[in-house]
Amino acid sequence: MNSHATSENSEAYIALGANLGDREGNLMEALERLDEVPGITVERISNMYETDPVGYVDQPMFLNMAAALSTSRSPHELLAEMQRIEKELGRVRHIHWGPRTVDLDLLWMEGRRLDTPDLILPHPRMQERAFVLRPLSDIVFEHEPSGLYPVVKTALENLEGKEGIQLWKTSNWRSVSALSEN
Ligand code: PH2
Ligand code: MG
Ligand code: MG
Repeated sequence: MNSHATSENSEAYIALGANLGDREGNLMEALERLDEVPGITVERISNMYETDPVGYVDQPMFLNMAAALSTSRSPHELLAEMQRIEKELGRVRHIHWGPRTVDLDLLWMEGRRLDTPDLILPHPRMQERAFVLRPLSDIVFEHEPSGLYPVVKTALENLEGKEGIQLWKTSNWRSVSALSEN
């Protein structure tokens, strides 16, 4: 948990969602496992929100949150670690946009634009999704050079009133990792 990123590290933002099983436990376990990967540090986490399902609506409510990472890994290496953790936590893909124990989406990486078959950066649908933007707005700050702040702020203003989002739990990564070290 060294929070001082070296110059080789990039800041990355991810979205997390869960609507099966122990939703809160699944989200926190995914973050713990990401933080354990060499070259990946969880720097900040958002509050947790309970959200109406979007897209495929006949499924349980989601818990959603977002996290800021610092990483020396490439976007595809980071994505591979995220997919490994999704699998370890029991994710089985049945229905497109359907229920999941944990979904980890890479949203943004400092200075990166990518358009590959398995990864597009910035995430092409993040600006339409209040369940991504609301949590993100907890952890992106105006003074940061990432350029993400104005994107999130503008997109969120455009979605005002059609959110379907309730604050579920306030969270703080430091208190979480302090607990897990005991
Ligand atoms: N994820 C989806 C589809 N629909 N709805 C909510 N509320 N939260 C999600 O994380 C979500 C969704 C596809 O990944
Ligand atoms: Mg998703
Ligand atoms: Mg996904």
